[in-house]
Amino acid sequence: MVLEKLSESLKNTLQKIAKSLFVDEKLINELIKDIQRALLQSDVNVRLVFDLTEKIKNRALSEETAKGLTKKEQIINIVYEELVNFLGKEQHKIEVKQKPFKIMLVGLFGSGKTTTAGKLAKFYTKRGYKVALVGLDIHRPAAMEQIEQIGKHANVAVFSDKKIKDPIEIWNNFKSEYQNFDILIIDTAGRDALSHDLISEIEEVNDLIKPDENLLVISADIGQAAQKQAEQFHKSCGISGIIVSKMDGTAKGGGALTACSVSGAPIKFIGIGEKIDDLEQFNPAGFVGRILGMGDLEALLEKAKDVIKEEDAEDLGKRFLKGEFNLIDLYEQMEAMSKMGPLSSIVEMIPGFSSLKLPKEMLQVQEGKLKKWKIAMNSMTKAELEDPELIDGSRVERISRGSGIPTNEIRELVKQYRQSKKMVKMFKGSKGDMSKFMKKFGGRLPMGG
Ligand SMILES: Nc1nc2c(ncn2[C@@H]2O[C@H](COP(=O)(O)OP(=O)(O)OP(=O)(O)O)[C@@H](O)[C@H]2O)c(=O)[nH]1
Ligand SMILES: [Mg+2]
Repeated sequence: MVLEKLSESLKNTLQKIAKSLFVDEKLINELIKDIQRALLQSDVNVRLVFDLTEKIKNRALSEETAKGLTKKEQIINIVYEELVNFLGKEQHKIEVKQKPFKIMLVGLFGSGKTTTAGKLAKFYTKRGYKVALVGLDIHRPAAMEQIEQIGKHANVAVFSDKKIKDPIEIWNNFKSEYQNFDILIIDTAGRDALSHDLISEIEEVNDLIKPDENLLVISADIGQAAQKQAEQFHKSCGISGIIVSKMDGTAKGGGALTACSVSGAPIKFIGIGEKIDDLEQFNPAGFVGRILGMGDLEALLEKAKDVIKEEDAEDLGKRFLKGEFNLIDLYEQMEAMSKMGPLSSIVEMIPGFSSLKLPKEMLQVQEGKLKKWKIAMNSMTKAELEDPELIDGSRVERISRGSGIPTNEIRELVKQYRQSKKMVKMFKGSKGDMSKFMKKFGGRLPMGG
């Protein structure tokens, strides 16, 4: 996962709290030290770290324990809330308004603009928009080929012209085409620093194109240095948001994220890998939830939208939260999940699941298992599918004979159903409210503390 090391240390820290016998000032001081250490290791700016831990400490020492919460839960909740505030608090989703909606990407050399343009094209195509890429990088010789390639991969139209050495001219040449698209994603040229030359080029295209979103792409591996860069771009190029790329494979991601959060421009997406699907909308609450091992249901539903229609995903989400689901739903859910990518990355988004520390092998055999389950389900009656609690020993035998699937695997399917149902019940009604959610874990953290 992204920020794995930071996540591990923060989880351990919170577990210490969860396991402690009672909360006193000494424990709170220890907690503060642990959090500081974890954040500094992730290259978060020292001053920011101290501001944050000061807030946590003050709240932990002074706030009355909220009704229905234990002191430990209260403290964990404070850490959660302050980390969410630290990362910008609110989610800033891009609202696609008029057509064509223009998203322009700017940034320094190699920050990931062109790759991200392709990811965005795929992201919006999957959500039903008609997308085109516009390549205005006239500086790098291979830029036009790269964007052609990426366009092919994302299966969208590409407008660019390597013979023309003026971005304005390229843009104007394809003007008549743009009305045919819902979204235009515009890739621009980078520089090795925010020079006057780059500023004036961005200003010029800005004036002409008038993008609805002007997004700065910043590579996470620069850590806290991202702050200066983000502030400079914010001041001189009128950016409307930031995409932090390359969050995978750097220990400095925490530094980059927090640096961007204080720059005044909100983070809208993060890049989490080189592949075209490796892009996520950024939501501070969900992100912190995942880092702390509490799951991120919203991201899960968002990912579900990639593979199932939006209405279906919402419906599934609602029924999931109501705890009204049967074996067919479970199967559909698991099938959709298996299409969403490696189960291990899905599991961390499900509240409570990341704590189960599921062994790798278990996550891998899942797909083969799905096939068998489907065969077994074909031998079940409608009543059994709708109410798996009916499936007793003799029914297991019958289903096994009918499907050729061993009885133990059929029992496992029923068990999985019960477990999911239990998990859902626990989460039911507590959506978006961490304290209620934690309460349902019987005062223990979902990470098994
Ligand atoms: N691991 C990882 N690599 C990424 C990510 N985003 C981009 N990259 C890689 O970063 C390198 C540079 O990406 P580009 O998209 O070409 O960057 P750019 O900003 O367009 O570069 P210039 O056009 O030269 O300014 C490529 O090798 C990408 O594969 C990411 O989220 N994770
Ligand atoms: Mg590029």
